[in-house]
Amino acid sequence: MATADIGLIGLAVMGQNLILNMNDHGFVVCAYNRTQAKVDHFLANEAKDTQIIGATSIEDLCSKLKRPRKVMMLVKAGSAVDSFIDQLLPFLEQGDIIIDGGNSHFPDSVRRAKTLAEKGILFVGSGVSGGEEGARFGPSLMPGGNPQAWPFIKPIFQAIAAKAPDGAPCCDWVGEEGSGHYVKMVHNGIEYGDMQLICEVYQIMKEGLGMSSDEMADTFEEWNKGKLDSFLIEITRDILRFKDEDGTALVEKIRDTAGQKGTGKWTGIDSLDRGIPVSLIGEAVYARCLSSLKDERTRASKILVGPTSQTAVDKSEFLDALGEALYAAKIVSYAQGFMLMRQAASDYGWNLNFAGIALMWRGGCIIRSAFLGKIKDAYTVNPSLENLLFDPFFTEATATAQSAWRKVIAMAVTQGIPTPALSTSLNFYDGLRHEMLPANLLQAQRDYFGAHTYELLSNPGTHIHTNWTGKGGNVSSTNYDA
Ligand code: 2AM
Repeated sequence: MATADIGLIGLAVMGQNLILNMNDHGFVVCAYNRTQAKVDHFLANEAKDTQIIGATSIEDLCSKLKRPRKVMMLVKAGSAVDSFIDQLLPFLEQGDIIIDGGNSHFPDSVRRAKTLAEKGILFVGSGVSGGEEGARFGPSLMPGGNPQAWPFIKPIFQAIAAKAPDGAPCCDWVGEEGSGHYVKMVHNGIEYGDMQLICEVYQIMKEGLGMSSDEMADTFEEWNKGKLDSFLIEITRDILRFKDEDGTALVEKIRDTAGQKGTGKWTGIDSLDRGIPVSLIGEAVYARCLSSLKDERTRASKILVGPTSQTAVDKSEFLDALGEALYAAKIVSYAQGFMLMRQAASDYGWNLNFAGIALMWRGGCIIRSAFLGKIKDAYTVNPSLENLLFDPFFTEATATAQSAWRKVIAMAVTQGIPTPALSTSLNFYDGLRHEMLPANLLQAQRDYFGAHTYELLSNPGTHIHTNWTGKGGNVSSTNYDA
């Protein structure tokens, strides 16, 4: 009998927790897993005394779902998703919905959305963020795909999603095809950026200002009460306060080599493919790469020379400046992330819901922060905002922060403290606000050695070649790109 509101395939922790979350909100879920024993175990334990039911096969699962059927998968990204789609198809009808809530790479979701649309099946690829805890008590959900699916899944998705402090669900429709997984990828890239910025600020506090872990924790605690209020600032405060058994800060004993699973790297690669300067995420990925060259750095630390003199700074004044610099850099990072999503929307013909995206990240996920409320406001007022930095609030915020931002980076550079993400944020800001960049010289160089041609400021669109040396021919290059 068709009694379940939704079917869920994949009973690893994320899948189980999402099922329990849906059950808490009154939805009947039918659970299925490749390894049947996990279904039996789940029903007899975690799902005991709930409305949750189980299925013994894909056919059994589909027979238990109300129409249009909604089947959500939380299985390993890649071939397992395609395999389940193939297994489901014989038992689905036109208008049924398949949701992939796993960590799929977005081009796969673009492909699946297209193929399934041809068969009359509505595909949704949803970013799910917030880890196991989020899945159980309120994740950030980023669903994109066939828009016809949204009205049917909206009640379930918005019920189980995290809620922003004003009560709004951290889930809205993202856009078409693979846009849900795309936005999740950018979210992860931004997470890399936010974390790296905080780490650079920590190094400045420790090395540049000689602060103790407790003093640093106090500063993060203060910052968390103002415009920097966010999950990452909050956990940084707690980490800095955490003492090992010997009473000293545990964080100082941790080997300084960062791992990565690759989603930040995907954002960086995608930005290069699209020609959008998402430099802060790029630097955040490279910073992890440099950190993992621990042995080489250890050797370099004994060979390469840094500055010897120290600049004297007023600590409390400088800490205020540091907070401003962090805030400005974060604005630039989000501006870059939204530039990238805007370009992807244009490349794929997606109607991305930018205000909704900011709202979805407002709670439930690692990058949740008060600041995202301001981004939501900016895109609500102007959904086709060209650049986040053009919104009056952010124009003003960067203008106010800029002298402090410059002071902090100048101090770090003078003292030899690495600040790749903080520095690139200011470089980007200065680059963006220059009507004239030195690419005129670059074009001349390219034309000089490769006859690549250039345009004149006074006549864009017309390509000219100059014989710079008086030697060689006047032929321009069409097949060599430098
Ligand atoms: P399993 O319990 O049968 O291993 C996370 O690994 C989830 O993805 C689990 O539910 C797991 O099922 C499922 N999974 C991983 N690889 C799979 C595959 N190739 N085919 C089907 N399910 C798979």
